Amino acid sequence: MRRGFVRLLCECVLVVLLAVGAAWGQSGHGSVVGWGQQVVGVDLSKGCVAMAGGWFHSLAPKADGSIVAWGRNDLHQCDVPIPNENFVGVAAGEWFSVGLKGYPYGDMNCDAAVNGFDIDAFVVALLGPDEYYSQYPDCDHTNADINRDGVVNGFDIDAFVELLIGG
Ligand SMILES: [Ca+2]
Ligand SMILES: [Ca+2]
Repeated sequence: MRRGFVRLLCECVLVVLLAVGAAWGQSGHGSVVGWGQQVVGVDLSKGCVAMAGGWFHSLAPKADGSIVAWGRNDLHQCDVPIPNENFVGVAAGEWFSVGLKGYPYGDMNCDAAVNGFDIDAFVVALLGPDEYYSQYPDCDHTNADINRDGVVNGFDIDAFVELLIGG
């Protein structure tokens, strides 16, 4: 009886670990592996962070914020609008494609990257939205809400530092 319980417990732990591993694998950057008639003529070798498929076309947003599109294009569903940058999401339907533009949390200077160049802008964001928008009118003050509690304040500092160091 006890041996059966331990075995069941071990199996549950293994399932949880596999689920965590699968989720972890979904958050990285990688290449697209495709097959069939539509996988031709585009660079799918690296940097892809997600996929979307339409009827006869496909889309892959990349880590640099651009979108790679390929396949049927008779209604321009693969013609990504210029500038092809700052996309954070993508979807495809039968005859259309849609992309969500934005900047990642912590990208306080709107260059689509989160790094040391965002520190000054983050500090300005902590001073308040008026001061922030006077210096960064095309950016989003709420990107400083790193801990995602709905407020930009000092409680976001630790999360911002962790974001910068990759924690
Ligand atoms: Ca930035
Ligand atoms: Ca916050």
